Amino acid sequence: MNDIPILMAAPMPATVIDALDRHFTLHRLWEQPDADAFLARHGAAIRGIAANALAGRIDAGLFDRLPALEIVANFGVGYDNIDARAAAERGVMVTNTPGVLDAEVADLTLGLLLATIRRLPQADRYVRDGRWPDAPFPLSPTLRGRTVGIIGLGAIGKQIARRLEAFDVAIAYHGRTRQRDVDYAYYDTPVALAGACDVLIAIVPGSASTQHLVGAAVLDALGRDGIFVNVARGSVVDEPALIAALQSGTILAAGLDVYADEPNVPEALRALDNVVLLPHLGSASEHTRAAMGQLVVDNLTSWFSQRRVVTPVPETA
Ligand code: A2R
Repeated sequence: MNDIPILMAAPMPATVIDALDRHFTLHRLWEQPDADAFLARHGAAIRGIAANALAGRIDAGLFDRLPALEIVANFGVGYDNIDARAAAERGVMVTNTPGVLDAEVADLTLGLLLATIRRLPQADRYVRDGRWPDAPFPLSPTLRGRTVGIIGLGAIGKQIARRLEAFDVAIAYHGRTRQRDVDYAYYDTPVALAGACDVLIAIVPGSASTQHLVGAAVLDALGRDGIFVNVARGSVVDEPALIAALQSGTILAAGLDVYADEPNVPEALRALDNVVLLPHLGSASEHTRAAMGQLVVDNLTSWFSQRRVVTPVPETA
């Protein structure tokens, strides 16, 4: 396989780069002084792409420039950075990294939820600023007695729910379909779910169908004591509506790991005291990123040695 040209558009962990260097002829697009000129010159030979969210959108425009392309192996379970339907139409396989990150993202979600409710980053700043000797830190809201609603009870959503069970809270969910393997309360719209709970966690894929699934009406329904946690995609929430709801007290607080225009976080969000803001950390541990990287490598080597992949996305399965 060593002569097969693979394109990496944006840097990935060193272990992935090393492995792909060993198996293939790896082209690092970000190191090219002129990416367009590189694609014009070498695009016709490229047979695989190792992709991640930093690589920009991978769609028909790029596929047109890579006529020999057979596979796009994405580093991440969400693949809203790739037009998988356009890939399927051209017979290009797309893979992602499901499963290996579920527990990590679920752990992070519980951490973010507790940090938001108990105001842990604010308390940390309080100690660092030397304010403790003046007065105790103000009492916080609580997770006790809450009902937690999960929008998107898929692989990660179910891991979040399992962890929440240990916290003795009521659990409810919304998705397009009722899940047969759980007995949590089901609501057939996001507004109905938000009306029935006082914590709302979004963990759906980014897609046209989930665009602004959480908007002003959902936040209104969540209510004045409501906590919103987004570990899905920034596109899932109407960000200006969320900012307005946080400013006006329509909801109590939010814990956010994802944003509409990463890595840019609106100044209006950063100015608020009732938000906890993380820089898209969901799967970002060394352990889990290594497992995701291995799956990217396995998908590519398996495709070029056996015409089979480990984890195809549904559109190209
Ligand atoms: O709607 P269903 O029954 O297909 O349930 C899926 C739900 N979902 C939606 N819920 C409401 N409205 C929609 N338009 C919609 N589209 C999808 O999201 C399912 O319960 C869940 C996705 O589950 P999985 O496919 O197992 O994805 P996983 O691995 O849990 O990851 C979720 C997302 C990633 O795509 C990244 O964006 C993020 O979490 O890290």
